[in-house]
Amino acid sequence: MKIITTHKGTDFDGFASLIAGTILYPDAVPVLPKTINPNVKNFLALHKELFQVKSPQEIDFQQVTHLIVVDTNTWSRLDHIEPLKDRTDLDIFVWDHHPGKEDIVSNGKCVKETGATITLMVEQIRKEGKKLTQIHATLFLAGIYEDTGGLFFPSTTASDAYAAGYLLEQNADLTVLNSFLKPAYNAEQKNILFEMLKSAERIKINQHTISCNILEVEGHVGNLSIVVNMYREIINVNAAFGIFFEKNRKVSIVIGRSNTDDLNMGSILKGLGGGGHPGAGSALIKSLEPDMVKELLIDQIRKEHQPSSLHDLMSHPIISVSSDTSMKKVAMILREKGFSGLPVVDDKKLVGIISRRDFRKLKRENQIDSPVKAFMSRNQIITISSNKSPAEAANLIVKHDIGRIPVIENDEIVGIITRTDVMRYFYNLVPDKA
Ligand SMILES: [Mn+2]
Repeated sequence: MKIITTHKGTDFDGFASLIAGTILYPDAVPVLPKTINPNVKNFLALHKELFQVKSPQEIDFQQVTHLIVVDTNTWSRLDHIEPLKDRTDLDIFVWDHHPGKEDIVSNGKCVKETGATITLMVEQIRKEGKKLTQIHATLFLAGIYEDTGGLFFPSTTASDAYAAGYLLEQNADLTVLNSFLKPAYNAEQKNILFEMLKSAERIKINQHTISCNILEVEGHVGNLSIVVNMYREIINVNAAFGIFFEKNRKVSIVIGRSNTDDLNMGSILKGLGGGGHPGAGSALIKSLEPDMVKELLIDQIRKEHQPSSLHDLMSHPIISVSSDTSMKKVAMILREKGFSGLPVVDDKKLVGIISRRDFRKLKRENQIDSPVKAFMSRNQIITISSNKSPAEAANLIVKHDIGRIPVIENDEIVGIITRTDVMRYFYNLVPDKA
């Protein structure tokens, strides 16, 4: 017997690849893991009869001679396939799009770096001239769109787009696809949202309105971040926190969402042992009553609420030159530091900027000994005041395409904010998994 299987927590790419396997291997039995993601679950709720899949429990592993693994290449991600792991007589074929991570030793494989596994299988189906129904085309396109974020993720390859084009030619239905690719928001999440709305309260911390809501939940609930985000939008606060307390495990999951850079969820929740981005963060807190968690959280917000000013972020002391420094010396410093430009500072006042570009103004060789003031630019120097936010610095960097902005305080230059500093602010707070 031939079986095809895919990874636990099956997503659309996994499920689509499993079904594509039944087209490429008509005599193989598709084995679907017990745990599947909510989007696929919804899809199956409607389309179940169309796909004759089996659960691992229904398989007599003694009878299995061929194993086809799709959308993963590690044993640990397969569901109840252990009886096959040590079989040396088994014929294994792997279809996957994450080369380099495999621990399944196979007799054959098609593992290439594409946005989705289904892309590779669609290519093969085309090559073999096999026909697709509209439902197949729709499901396969869902696999590509989900894994590539609608061809948007950087992992997307041209092959994914070609496969998507082919599936659209085969009448993949974008309306159906849309309704199943929406983030899972079902009755469970809806109930939680209603409960939160019933007890919604707002607190004011300086200029911001914030809501912290404690809710008891039973067991694991998925997609709570969507709920918190909807909650924040509905009650219209700058930041919303859900403290979801699981009584029997005595753990609280804290999820925060904000719409302002001034309330950085990542750093607020980092203070509680979690992490995240400026707009979204989470933390898991054990053995604390939820009221206590709320108190800690509010403390942390008060501590953190001040927008990070550029003061904490900028580089200083600054490397600068005075206006009578020779161009030769400037060239040396630029080369040594790998900078593209330097502020020119006299008596702590920024008087100009000298950049590599300005060296084109040198007409004669001996001008290299002339002072920098003859060549620096004095006009339209972009600076930023030290009380501005990192987001404002980022805007300037993008708008003017410059790597370094002098930071000014009381008319004096106090530091330099670089592209790297800003990037560090935005990305350093991101833990492995929020
Ligand atoms: Mn995949």
